[in-house]
Order: sequence, then structure tokens, then C-alpha cells
Amino acid sequence: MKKALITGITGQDGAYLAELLLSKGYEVHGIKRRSSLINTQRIDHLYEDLHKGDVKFILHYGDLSDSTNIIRIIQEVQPDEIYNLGAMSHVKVSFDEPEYTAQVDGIGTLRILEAVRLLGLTKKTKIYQASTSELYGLVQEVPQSENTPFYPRSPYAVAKLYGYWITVNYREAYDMFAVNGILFNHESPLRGETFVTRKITRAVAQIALGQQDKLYLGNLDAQRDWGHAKDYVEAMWLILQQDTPEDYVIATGITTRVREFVRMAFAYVGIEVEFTGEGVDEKGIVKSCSNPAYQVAIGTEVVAVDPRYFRPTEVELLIGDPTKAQTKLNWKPKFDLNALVDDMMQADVALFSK
Ligand code: NDP
Ligand code: GDR
Repeated sequence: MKKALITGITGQDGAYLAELLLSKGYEVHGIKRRSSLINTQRIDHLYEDLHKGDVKFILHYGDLSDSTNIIRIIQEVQPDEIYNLGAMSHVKVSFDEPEYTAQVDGIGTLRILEAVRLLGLTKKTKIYQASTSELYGLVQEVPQSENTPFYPRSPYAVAKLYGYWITVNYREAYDMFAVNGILFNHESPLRGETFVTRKITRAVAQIALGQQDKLYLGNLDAQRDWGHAKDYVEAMWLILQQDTPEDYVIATGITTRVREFVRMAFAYVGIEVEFTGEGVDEKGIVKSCSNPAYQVAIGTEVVAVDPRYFRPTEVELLIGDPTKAQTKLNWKPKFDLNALVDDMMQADVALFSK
């Protein structure tokens, strides 16, 4: 039986990946941070009582900012595969916490690689590094592939750039199976509440149900290549099952503006929204409401821009080229954007209808 260790197991991707690996018969270990309130909601359904013995899902306290616990856990678990998903993953917040972000997202990656090397596990343990389309930053070319130059635009992306290159370096220097998945944005009902898609689906559900008046957003023009997290964790696993360690772009190849995602989310509840005005004065106004269950008056202003959500430097356009993943991994996403919006809206309408 293979053993996997997942950092960031309490996050969106950690939860879906743990589920996937358990379904494949792995023994799954995860690193969770100590917090004053329980933070395991996304993985509670996987919990097994350690007292029963023969458990396949085991959590360890730890933090990517502390190399001693990383070494201890890796020594204890002796994993066949490590998925380094732990990170301060919010781009806007990274401008407020740049040093911590560098510690965790950049040096945290080094701590994992170095622990595997020091413990003499370079031939046994494969390492997946959660790299990101944010590395592309300021547009150099589209669509963005494994060969597109990087130009990071946030402390988060700069930290991840270090994580990317130190992974490549350890692969080349020590002949390790250490690889980057350069994943474009992926979302789901488990997405953190302050990322734009989930912020939108939660707000739209609450506006439809009469629990909230308005949704405030930042840059409505930003374009993202959005996929479903369930499809993307499948790709992570496939990347580690290859004979040779290589880096892969994982994306849908289709880009959509934030404004359009808003429109699609409202359309799910039968509300047609049209946008008027420009820049900070742009507003989303209800044009029609075809669903009698949701009484939102025509002409109501349901979306407005709040410049507080703008970033000091923005990534305006991301479109990934998944050709390599499609041909070498035979990876194909099951969800398109419509199916993703439906899945998220269905979950949030159910959540707020309770
Ligand atoms: P989340 O923000 O949902 O999860 C991040 C995880 O990292 C959480 O489990 C969090 O723990 C943990 N974490 C945060 N800080 C530390 C720390 N100091 N030590 C240990 N663990 C820590 O992110 P996602 O699941 O969306 O993303 C997973 C990874 O993939 C991240 O590295 C992200 O940067 C990267 N990525 C994500 C993409 C996306 O679109 N989702 C695209 C490309 C890359 P806690 O629950 O306690 O906060
Ligand atoms: P991103 O995701 O920065 O791409 O990073 P996010 O959903 O935060 O932003 C996407 C785009 O939407 C614009 N935007 C807003 N964003 C947020 N969060 N809140 C708003 O109110 C808002 N209004 C407009 C943003 O400016 C941006 O252009 C995510 C994270 O998961 C990273 O960890 C990961 O590496 C990348 O995706 C790929």
C-alpha cells in the first residue's frame, strides 16, 4: 500500500486529493496547523478514530515555517509521495504579509525537499509542488505553456517562483522525482470564501434568498482560466505516476472575465444582471427575474465596485495551454465553466436555504 503525505490537507485541494488517494487505496497522512478553533471542516467526513486501529487517514500537527517538525513527520511517515499544497494562498493578502508568505510558500518548499534529501529518501519519495499560473503574471504570451517566461506580480507569486525553481534545482542536483504542477485557477464548493468565485456564488445565493443586498468586488475585467478542483487533483496524482519527472501546465484553455462569472452565477437563480458605468462606477443592475422563488426587484443594484479589492499590481489575463497534460497524461477535465458554476451555486443555495 502506498503512503502519501499532504501538506495543506485542510484546504480545498487537500480535501479533494485526500478523498481521491483514499479511493485509490493509499494510506493518507496530512499536516494540519494548530488553530484556536477547529479547522478540519473540509475533511471531517474522512476522519477515522485512531483507537480503532488500521486507520488509513492520519493527521499530524505541523507548519511549513518549522523545518524540525517537517523532518520529524517525513521521517515518521516515510511517504512514497508528498503533495506540497500548504501555502498562504491568497494573492491580495500576500501584499499585507509578504515576509510570512515567502517563509511558507517559498522556503516551506525548500524545507520539504531538504528534509527528503537529509533523510536519505531521494530514491523513495516523489514530491509534487503546487506551482501556479500566477507565475506568468504580466502577460508575455498567450496561451501560457510550460515554456512561457515568468513575470510574477505579487509577493505570493514571487514566493511561488522560488518554490518552482528550488523544485527544479533539487530534481537536477540530486536526481529526485520532484515536479511542478503549474495549475491555473480551480474552484469548487470547497473554495475559500474570499476567492472571487466563491465570494460571488455565496453572495448571489444570499441576494436571491433576500439575505444580502449587494456584492462588492474589485477588478471586474480580470480574465481567468477557471476549472474544477476535482479535475485538477486528478492531474496532480497523474503527474506523480509518470516514469520521468516533468513539470506540467494544468488548465482548461478557456478564459472568462470576472464580470461574466457574476452574470453566470445570477443566471443560475434566474436573475439577469446587466452592467452599466465604467471603472469604479460600474454597477450590476437586475434586468429581469424569471424565478418566482426569488423576489429581486428589477432595477436593484446588486453589484458594485469597491477599490479596496484592487491589487497594487494585477494579473490581468490568464489562459493556459494544457496540450502537454492532455497528450502525456491523457488528462481531460470533466467540468466546463457552466458545470462549475452550477456545482458551486447549487451548494451555496442549499447552504443558505438551511
Ligand atoms: P487553500 O488556501 O484552500 O489551502 C491552503 C492550505 O495550506 C490549508 O490547508 C492551510 O491550512 C495550509 N497552510 C497555510 N499556511 C500554512 C503553513 N504555514 N503551514 C502549513 N500549512 C499551511 O488553497 P488551495 O487548496 O486552493 O490550493 C492548494 C495549493 O495550490 C496552494 O499552495 C496554492 O497556492 C496552490 N494553487 C492553488 C490554485 C487554485 O486555484 N486553488 C491554483 C494554483 C496553485 P489552514 O486550513 O490551517 O489555513
Ligand atoms: P487569484 O484568485 O488571485 O487568481 O489567485 P482570486 O479569486 O483571489 O482573484 C481572481 C481575480 O478576481 C479579481 N477580483 C477579486 N478577487 C477577490 N479575491 N475578491 C474580489 O472581491 C475580487 N474582485 C475582483 C482579482 O483581482 C483577480 O484578478 C488564485 C489563488 O487560488 C492562488 O493561490 C492561485 O495560485 C491562483 O488562483 C492560480
